[in-house]
Amino acid sequence: MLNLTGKRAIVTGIANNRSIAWGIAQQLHAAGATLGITYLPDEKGKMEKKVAELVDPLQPSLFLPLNVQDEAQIDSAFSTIRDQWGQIDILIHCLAFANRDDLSGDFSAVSRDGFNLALDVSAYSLVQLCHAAKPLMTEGGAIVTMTYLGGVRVVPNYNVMGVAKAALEMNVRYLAAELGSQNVRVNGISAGPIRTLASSAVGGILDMIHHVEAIAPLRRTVTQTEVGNAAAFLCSDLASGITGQILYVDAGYEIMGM
Ligand code: 0WE
Repeated sequence: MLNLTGKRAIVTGIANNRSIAWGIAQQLHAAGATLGITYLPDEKGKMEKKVAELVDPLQPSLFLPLNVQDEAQIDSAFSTIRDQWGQIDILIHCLAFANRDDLSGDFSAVSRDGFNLALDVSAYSLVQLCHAAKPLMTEGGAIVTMTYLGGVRVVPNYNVMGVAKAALEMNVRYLAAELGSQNVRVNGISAGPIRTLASSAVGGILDMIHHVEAIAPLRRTVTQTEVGNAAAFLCSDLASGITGQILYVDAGYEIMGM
């Protein structure tokens, strides 16, 4: 059975109760993992308070600010993790950002800054976190990131995020090749569209969800819990032979050609 008892898991990307990262944190907790939760700090401390209240029932043993655009915060988060835990078994990367204006209209209109921002936060951050986690994954481990079909095929308006997800998926393969020798597995989950804080800010997300409900083999979208269960599987010994893969958790939508 799926058992993560005694495993220490860092979960990034929780913003609210609709976050995919929240679904993953709950399933890792249900499987017995000890959690370290990171949040994106803001000036007023609103996010810290919100995420702290949300995750309280999971009794995280670490709760740390982490903005991946700030090297000092990465250093400080991982030095706290090293001091408190000594070791990490699981790392969940659930981070992405592009300017809202770059998620509609002409892809060719994306600015250099907008392009760099999307790739920095959404793709480079996985490399950064793996580099920081590598010396702490001394007894093997599992790293899971979140991707989307728009990284392999054109999805209207996904635009620069599609390029960022393509880079992220290739990061998964290069990181898997590097970290495999220390028995660290790196995989991605390609989730179908879900209503979250990020996706709800995107025009037409409801139409996309209705399209998936009409076309996907399972005739529905997926839930954060289903993504969380797939992540828990990939992090468990049940997936001990799986690395460098992108697992579609999309109600089958990706197989359809028409
Ligand atoms: O990866 C994502 C969301 C990524 C995202 C969303 C936002 C909205 C608000 C990144 N940055 C921002 N920045 C903001 O200011 N998804 C897979 C969800 C998503 O986003 C889309 C989608 C889907 C699906 C954007 C356009 C078209 C489809």
